[in-house]
Amino acid sequence: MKQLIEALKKSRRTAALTGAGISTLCGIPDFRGPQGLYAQPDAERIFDIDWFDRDPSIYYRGCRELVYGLKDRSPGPVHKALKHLEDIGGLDGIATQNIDMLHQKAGSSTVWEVHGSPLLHHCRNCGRAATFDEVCAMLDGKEAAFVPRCPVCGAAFKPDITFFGEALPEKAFAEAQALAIRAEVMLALGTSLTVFPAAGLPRLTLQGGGKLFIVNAQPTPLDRFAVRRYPDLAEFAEAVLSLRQA
Ligand code: CNA
Ligand code: ZN
Repeated sequence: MKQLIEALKKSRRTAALTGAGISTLCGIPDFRGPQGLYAQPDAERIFDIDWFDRDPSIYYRGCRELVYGLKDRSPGPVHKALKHLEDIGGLDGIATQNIDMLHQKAGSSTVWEVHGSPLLHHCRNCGRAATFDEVCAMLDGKEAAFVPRCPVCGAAFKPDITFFGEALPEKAFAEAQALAIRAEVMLALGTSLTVFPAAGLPRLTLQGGGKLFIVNAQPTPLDRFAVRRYPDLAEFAEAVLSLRQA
């Protein structure tokens, strides 16, 4: 990790792009890792907007644990390491593809959720909002296929998570792009770098003259553009947590 740590010490503006891999250390499965959700039948339908509108129970059944179990999850070593990097100076912000709200729980202040978040849900018909806690309360004690519905019009509540077939949240993605363009060092952490347009963010850093480091167990399509790819996220977190203020 020496080369990465030296680059972090020198960098005045570091950005991080995080993915599901950093949360496997908290017990949350990823999509494309060996134990990922994509090993499950129907997985591709869970976050697909057309399937949601056809049958929202596919999402609610598939995500009962992954999304609505999040109230009991705590940040892991990589979330804590990025909060530490912010505290000692140098971290400009985080763009995350994750929908688990764990960077915020760890105390990071600049987090752009480029795939949205379940913090709010909205009625697919009339747009009425429901908070994550309200939806959790509706699901409590119900069978796996239960769909929480709008009390006004009866349509399904959908989380503000970006599903396949939907546009990314505009402001979050624009801020993430700005972060990537101005970064001297971009850390791509626990992401397969295969879901676009988020996976294109590290390229903006390279085009802006910055350096890319990847920490991910499996190879990624951007490995050849990175200074290096390291496989071990726990080791990365440990090395960053031992950094002291410059
Ligand atoms: P992905 O495509 O599932 O890739 C995750 C990557 O992390 C894989 O390449 C793994 O090899 C790697 N990985 C997993 N665990 C470790 C580990 N302990 N150490 C090192 N590497 C590890 O996930 P992406 O985030 O790239 O894909 C984008 C999707 C997944 C986003 O839309 C997310 O919203 C979505 N997702 C998010 C969560 C979450 O919020 N925690 C969980 C599952 C899926
Ligand atoms: Zn409604």
